[in-house]
Amino acid sequence: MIACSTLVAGFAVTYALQGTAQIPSSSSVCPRPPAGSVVNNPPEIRNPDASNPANFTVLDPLRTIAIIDTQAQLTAAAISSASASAPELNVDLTEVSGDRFSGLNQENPVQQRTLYFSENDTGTVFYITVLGNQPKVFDPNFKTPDITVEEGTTEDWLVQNRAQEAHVFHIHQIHFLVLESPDPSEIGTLRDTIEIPTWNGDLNTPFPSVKLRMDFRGAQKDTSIAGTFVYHCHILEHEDKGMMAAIEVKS
Ligand SMILES: [Cu+2]
Repeated sequence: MIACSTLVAGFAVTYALQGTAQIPSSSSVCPRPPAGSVVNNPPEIRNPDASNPANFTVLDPLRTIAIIDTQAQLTAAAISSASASAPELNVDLTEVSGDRFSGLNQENPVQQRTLYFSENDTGTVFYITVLGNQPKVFDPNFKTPDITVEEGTTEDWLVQNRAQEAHVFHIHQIHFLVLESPDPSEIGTLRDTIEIPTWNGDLNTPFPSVKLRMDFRGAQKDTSIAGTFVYHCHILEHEDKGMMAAIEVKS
Protein backbone atom coordinates (compact mmCIF):
# COMPACT_ATOMS: atom_id res chain seq x y z
CA MET A 1 0.00 0.00 0.00
CA ILE A 2 1.20 3.45 -0.85
CA ALA A 3 -0.03 6.37 1.19
CA CYS A 4 -0.51 9.57 -0.74
CA SER A 5 -1.09 12.85 0.84
CA THR A 6 -1.29 16.43 -0.23
CA LEU A 7 -2.63 19.72 0.90
CA VAL A 8 -5.87 20.95 -0.58
CA ALA A 9 -7.12 24.36 0.47
CA GLY A 10 -5.04 24.14 3.60
CA PHE A 11 -6.33 20.75 4.67
CA ALA A 12 -4.33 17.55 4.59
CA VAL A 13 -5.94 15.00 2.34
CA THR A 14 -4.66 11.47 2.62
CA TYR A 15 -5.59 8.53 0.50
CA ALA A 16 -4.13 5.12 -0.17
CA LEU A 17 -3.35 3.04 -3.23
CA GLN A 18 -3.23 -0.73 -3.15
CA GLY A 19 -1.81 -3.13 -5.67
CA THR A 20 1.42 -3.63 -7.53
CA ALA A 21 2.06 -0.07 -8.51
CA GLN A 22 5.31 0.82 -10.21
CA ILE A 23 6.11 4.23 -8.88
CA PRO A 24 8.10 6.40 -11.26
CA SER A 25 10.80 8.22 -9.40
CA SER A 26 9.78 11.37 -11.22
CA SER A 27 6.30 11.10 -9.81
CA SER A 28 5.06 14.38 -8.52
CA VAL A 29 2.95 14.66 -5.42
CA CYS A 30 1.23 11.34 -5.89
CA PRO A 31 1.78 8.53 -8.40
CA ARG A 32 -0.56 7.51 -11.14
CA PRO A 33 -2.11 4.26 -9.94
CA PRO A 34 -1.70 1.27 -12.27
CA ALA A 35 -4.58 -0.36 -14.07
CA GLY A 36 -6.57 -2.60 -11.80
CA SER A 37 -5.36 -1.05 -8.61
CA VAL A 38 -7.83 -0.36 -5.87
CA VAL A 39 -8.27 3.29 -5.26
CA ASN A 40 -9.52 4.03 -1.80
CA ASN A 41 -10.38 7.61 -2.48
CA PRO A 42 -12.37 7.70 -5.73
CA PRO A 43 -13.02 11.46 -5.62
CA GLU A 44 -9.32 12.01 -6.39
CA ILE A 45 -9.40 9.71 -9.43
CA ARG A 46 -11.70 9.82 -12.43
CA ASN A 47 -12.00 6.97 -14.88
CA PRO A 48 -14.21 8.12 -17.73
CA ASP A 49 -13.63 4.99 -19.85
CA ALA A 50 -14.98 1.92 -18.06
CA SER A 51 -14.13 -0.32 -21.06
CA ASN A 52 -10.46 0.52 -20.77
CA PRO A 53 -9.40 0.74 -17.14
CA ALA A 54 -5.98 2.01 -18.18
CA ASN A 55 -7.52 5.25 -19.40
CA PHE A 56 -8.12 7.03 -16.18
CA THR A 57 -7.38 10.54 -15.22
CA VAL A 58 -5.59 11.51 -12.08
CA LEU A 59 -6.77 14.92 -11.11
CA ASP A 60 -4.22 17.41 -9.90
CA PRO A 61 -4.22 16.89 -6.15
CA LEU A 62 -3.12 20.49 -5.70
CA ARG A 63 -6.07 21.90 -7.57
CA THR A 64 -8.36 24.24 -5.66
CA ILE A 65 -11.47 22.35 -4.72
CA ALA A 66 -12.88 24.98 -2.42
CA ILE A 67 -12.13 28.47 -1.26
CA ILE A 68 -12.85 28.68 2.42
CA ASP A 69 -13.42 32.26 3.53
CA THR A 70 -13.36 32.16 7.32
CA GLN A 71 -14.77 35.68 7.48
CA ALA A 72 -17.71 34.63 5.37
CA GLN A 73 -18.32 31.71 7.70
CA LEU A 74 -18.43 34.09 10.66
CA THR A 75 -20.82 36.35 8.83
CA ALA A 76 -23.12 33.53 7.89
CA ALA A 77 -23.06 32.25 11.44
CA ALA A 78 -23.86 35.64 12.88
CA ILE A 79 -26.72 36.14 10.50
CA SER A 80 -28.19 32.70 11.00
CA SER A 81 -28.01 32.89 14.78
CA ALA A 82 -29.52 36.36 14.92
CA SER A 83 -32.42 35.34 12.72
CA ALA A 84 -33.00 31.93 14.22
CA SER A 85 -36.67 31.08 14.26
CA ALA A 86 -38.20 30.99 17.67
CA PRO A 87 -40.63 28.19 18.39
CA GLU A 88 -40.85 29.59 21.92
CA LEU A 89 -42.71 32.58 20.52
CA ASN A 90 -45.71 30.35 19.90
CA VAL A 91 -46.16 29.68 23.61
CA ASP A 92 -49.07 31.16 25.50
CA LEU A 93 -47.37 33.86 27.53
CA THR A 94 -50.17 33.76 30.09
CA GLU A 95 -48.65 30.49 31.27
CA VAL A 96 -45.44 32.22 32.29
CA SER A 97 -46.64 35.71 33.15
CA GLY A 98 -50.32 35.67 33.94
CA ASP A 99 -52.17 38.41 32.09
CA ARG A 100 -49.40 40.98 32.29
CA PHE A 101 -47.54 39.94 29.12
CA SER A 102 -50.19 37.82 27.43
CA GLY A 103 -50.46 38.34 23.70
CA LEU A 104 -47.19 40.26 23.46
CA ASN A 105 -45.92 37.82 20.85
CA GLN A 106 -49.10 38.39 18.78
CA GLU A 107 -49.02 42.19 18.82
CA ASN A 108 -48.35 44.27 15.72
CA PRO A 109 -45.56 46.69 16.62
CA VAL A 110 -46.38 50.28 15.64
CA GLN A 111 -42.72 51.23 15.22
CA GLN A 112 -39.36 49.62 14.37
CA ARG A 113 -36.27 51.30 15.77
CA THR A 114 -32.56 50.56 15.73
CA LEU A 115 -30.41 51.56 18.70
CA TYR A 116 -26.71 50.97 19.05
CA PHE A 117 -24.01 50.94 21.68
CA SER A 118 -20.74 52.62 20.71
CA GLU A 119 -17.66 54.22 22.26
CA ASN A 120 -15.08 56.82 21.34
CA ASP A 121 -11.75 55.58 19.95
CA THR A 122 -10.05 55.43 23.33
CA GLY A 123 -12.94 53.72 25.11
CA THR A 124 -13.43 56.53 27.61
CA VAL A 125 -16.76 57.91 26.41
CA PHE A 126 -19.81 55.71 25.94
CA TYR A 127 -22.98 56.18 23.93
CA ILE A 128 -26.33 54.58 23.31
CA THR A 129 -27.86 56.14 20.22
CA VAL A 130 -31.05 55.85 18.20
CA LEU A 131 -29.99 55.21 14.60
CA GLY A 132 -30.17 58.52 12.73
CA ASN A 133 -29.28 60.65 15.74
CA GLN A 134 -25.84 61.95 16.74
CA PRO A 135 -24.11 59.95 19.50
CA LYS A 136 -24.00 61.97 22.73
CA VAL A 137 -23.36 61.32 26.38
CA PHE A 138 -26.39 61.31 28.65
CA ASP A 139 -27.35 64.71 30.05
CA PRO A 140 -29.22 64.27 33.36
CA ASN A 141 -30.72 67.73 32.79
CA PHE A 142 -32.06 66.80 29.36
CA LYS A 143 -35.02 68.76 28.04
CA THR A 144 -36.14 66.36 25.31
CA PRO A 145 -36.32 62.58 25.65
CA ASP A 146 -34.44 60.56 23.03
CA ILE A 147 -37.50 58.43 22.24
CA THR A 148 -41.21 59.18 22.60
CA VAL A 149 -43.80 56.41 22.43
CA GLU A 150 -47.52 56.05 23.00
CA GLU A 151 -48.79 54.03 25.91
CA GLY A 152 -50.84 51.07 24.75
CA THR A 153 -48.49 50.22 21.88
CA THR A 154 -45.66 47.81 21.25
CA GLU A 155 -42.50 48.47 19.26
CA ASP A 156 -39.71 46.25 17.91
CA TRP A 157 -36.23 47.47 18.72
CA LEU A 158 -33.05 46.14 17.14
CA VAL A 159 -30.26 46.84 19.62
CA GLN A 160 -26.75 46.56 18.17
CA ASN A 161 -23.34 46.48 19.79
CA ARG A 162 -20.88 48.46 17.66
CA ALA A 163 -18.15 48.38 20.31
CA GLN A 164 -15.41 45.86 20.90
CA GLU A 165 -16.57 44.96 24.37
CA ALA A 166 -19.86 43.62 25.63
CA HIS A 167 -22.70 45.94 26.65
CA VAL A 168 -25.89 45.15 28.51
CA PHE A 169 -29.15 46.77 27.48
CA HIS A 170 -31.45 47.58 30.41
CA ILE A 171 -34.69 49.56 30.45
CA HIS A 172 -36.65 50.78 33.44
CA GLN A 173 -40.40 50.44 33.96
CA ILE A 174 -41.20 47.88 31.26
CA HIS A 175 -40.22 44.44 30.01
CA PHE A 176 -39.55 43.14 26.53
CA LEU A 177 -39.86 39.83 24.72
CA VAL A 178 -36.65 38.61 23.06
CA LEU A 179 -37.47 37.91 19.39
CA GLU A 180 -33.93 37.36 18.07
CA SER A 181 -30.60 36.85 19.80
CA PRO A 182 -27.20 35.31 19.10
CA ASP A 183 -27.99 33.12 22.12
CA PRO A 184 -30.96 30.95 21.09
CA SER A 185 -31.74 30.16 24.74
CA GLU A 186 -32.75 33.81 25.24
CA ILE A 187 -35.32 33.83 22.44
CA GLY A 188 -38.86 33.92 23.76
CA THR A 189 -37.86 35.08 27.24
CA LEU A 190 -39.34 38.11 29.01
CA ARG A 191 -36.68 40.45 30.37
CA ASP A 192 -35.69 43.97 31.23
CA THR A 193 -31.96 43.32 30.75
CA ILE A 194 -30.00 41.57 27.99
CA GLU A 195 -26.32 41.37 27.07
CA ILE A 196 -25.22 42.04 23.50
CA PRO A 197 -21.92 40.33 22.70
CA THR A 198 -18.74 42.05 21.59
CA TRP A 199 -18.38 43.14 17.97
CA ASN A 200 -15.14 41.89 16.38
CA GLY A 201 -14.31 45.24 14.76
CA ASP A 202 -14.50 43.91 11.19
CA LEU A 203 -16.84 46.06 9.11
CA ASN A 204 -17.64 43.02 6.98
CA THR A 205 -19.13 41.33 10.02
CA PRO A 206 -22.63 42.29 11.15
CA PHE A 207 -22.87 44.02 14.48
CA PRO A 208 -24.06 41.60 17.16
CA SER A 209 -27.66 42.45 17.89
CA VAL A 210 -30.84 41.45 19.63
CA LYS A 211 -34.38 42.16 18.47
CA LEU A 212 -36.81 43.02 21.23
CA ARG A 213 -40.61 43.42 21.35
CA MET A 214 -40.97 46.41 23.69
CA ASP A 215 -44.17 46.28 25.75
CA PHE A 216 -45.62 49.77 26.26
CA ARG A 217 -49.17 48.48 26.75
CA GLY A 218 -49.03 49.57 30.37
CA ALA A 219 -52.47 50.34 31.71
CA GLN A 220 -54.03 47.92 29.23
CA LYS A 221 -52.31 45.13 31.05
CA ASP A 222 -51.20 46.19 34.47
CA THR A 223 -50.74 49.72 35.75
CA SER A 224 -49.95 52.83 33.76
CA ILE A 225 -46.37 53.23 32.65
CA ALA A 226 -46.88 56.75 31.32
CA GLY A 227 -43.99 59.02 32.21
CA THR A 228 -40.31 59.52 31.48
CA PHE A 229 -37.64 57.01 32.42
CA VAL A 230 -34.29 55.76 31.19
CA TYR A 231 -32.61 52.91 29.36
CA HIS A 232 -28.87 52.37 29.62
CA CYS A 233 -25.96 49.96 29.70
CA HIS A 234 -26.24 47.92 32.88
CA ILE A 235 -22.45 48.07 33.37
CA LEU A 236 -22.37 51.01 35.74
CA GLU A 237 -19.03 52.40 34.58
CA HIS A 238 -20.37 52.63 31.03
CA GLU A 239 -23.64 54.17 32.17
CA ASP A 240 -21.78 56.76 34.26
CA LYS A 241 -19.61 57.69 31.26
CA GLY A 242 -22.58 58.51 29.07
CA MET A 243 -24.26 55.27 27.97
CA MET A 244 -27.80 56.20 29.01
CA ALA A 245 -30.79 57.86 27.36
CA ALA A 246 -34.37 58.83 28.16
CA ILE A 247 -37.73 57.67 26.88
CA GLU A 248 -41.13 59.26 27.40
CA VAL A 249 -44.28 57.17 27.33
CA LYS A 250 -47.26 59.38 26.60
CA SER A 251 -50.57 58.31 28.07
CU1 LIG B 1 -21.68 48.86 28.58
